[in-house]
Amino acid sequence: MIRLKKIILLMAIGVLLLAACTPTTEAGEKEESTEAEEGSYTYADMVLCYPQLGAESDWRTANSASIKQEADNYGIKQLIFSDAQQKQENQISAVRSCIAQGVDVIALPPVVEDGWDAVLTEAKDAGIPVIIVDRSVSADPSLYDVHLGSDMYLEGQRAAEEMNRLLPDGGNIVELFGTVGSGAAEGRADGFRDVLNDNITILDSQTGNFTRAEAIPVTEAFLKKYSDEIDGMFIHNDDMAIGAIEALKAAGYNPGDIVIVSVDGTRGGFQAMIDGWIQADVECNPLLGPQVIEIALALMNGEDVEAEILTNETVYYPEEAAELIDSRQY
Ligand code: GYE
Repeated sequence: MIRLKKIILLMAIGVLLLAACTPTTEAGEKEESTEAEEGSYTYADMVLCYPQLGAESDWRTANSASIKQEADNYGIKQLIFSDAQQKQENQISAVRSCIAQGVDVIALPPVVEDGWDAVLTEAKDAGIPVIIVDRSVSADPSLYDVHLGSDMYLEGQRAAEEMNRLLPDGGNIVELFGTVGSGAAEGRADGFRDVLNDNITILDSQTGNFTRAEAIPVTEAFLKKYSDEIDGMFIHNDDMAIGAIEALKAAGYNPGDIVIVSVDGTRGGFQAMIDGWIQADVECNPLLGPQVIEIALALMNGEDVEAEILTNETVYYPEEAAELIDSRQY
């Protein structure tokens, strides 16, 4: 009998101890223990959606390769990758399809800044975290979790510093603009104008949509319109610079006749520096795969992630191009 009483007493103590250890909210109610589940996802659980904006440049090719390669390296469950061919409506349908499939995270490199509110709201309502990758969006930051990418405004400022150095007595330049309305092009253009010396005049600015093919006729038109007046070109990416160089060559120009400041730091850009055509190449790093996947897992696990994560970048010059070109990964 005494033994039975002892057992009952021990059981009662056990129940009391258990109750004391169960987490309670501030109001004192018992909480459902979801925390252990939330914090325990691994890469093998992850279905990641990457609705790529296009395949317009070597930068983009390297960015896509980085995502695909790292999805493999990290051993994620599934990568849902698509190519919107630089059309926002294609990107929006790709995001919608990912929401319908109930992916874990959407990492979106937006082709332009505006027009994302509706679809981001849909993702939010579906409880799917969103990482804006590379270019920015104008939507309210409450509609996404993180922006990971380059500081495009800073890149533009760096480009202007180089142009100021290359044209110390001032001069006339033309600008080959990236995709109109994209965070990359608009940011670079603004930063450039804010730092460019007053004695340098931007004669004209036209879009080449970040592609080689479109940069050629635009450059031909610049040369026709302004002929000998042009001292320099600010070109928003290396692919357009390569297109422009083709047009300059065809028109009989020599390397250095018109100074060129470009952006990206691709292998093609490095070759153009070695050949004397580009005088400074502002780095923009596309190898975002590891960060995208690590941030995606943190979001799946409900961890706090910084709202704005910027890539660390520099400027490259012709003097170092030959030495560095073989080590370039894109
Ligand atoms: O500079 C260009 C590409 O958004 C940073 O897009 C990216 C830009 C990059 O097409 O080459």
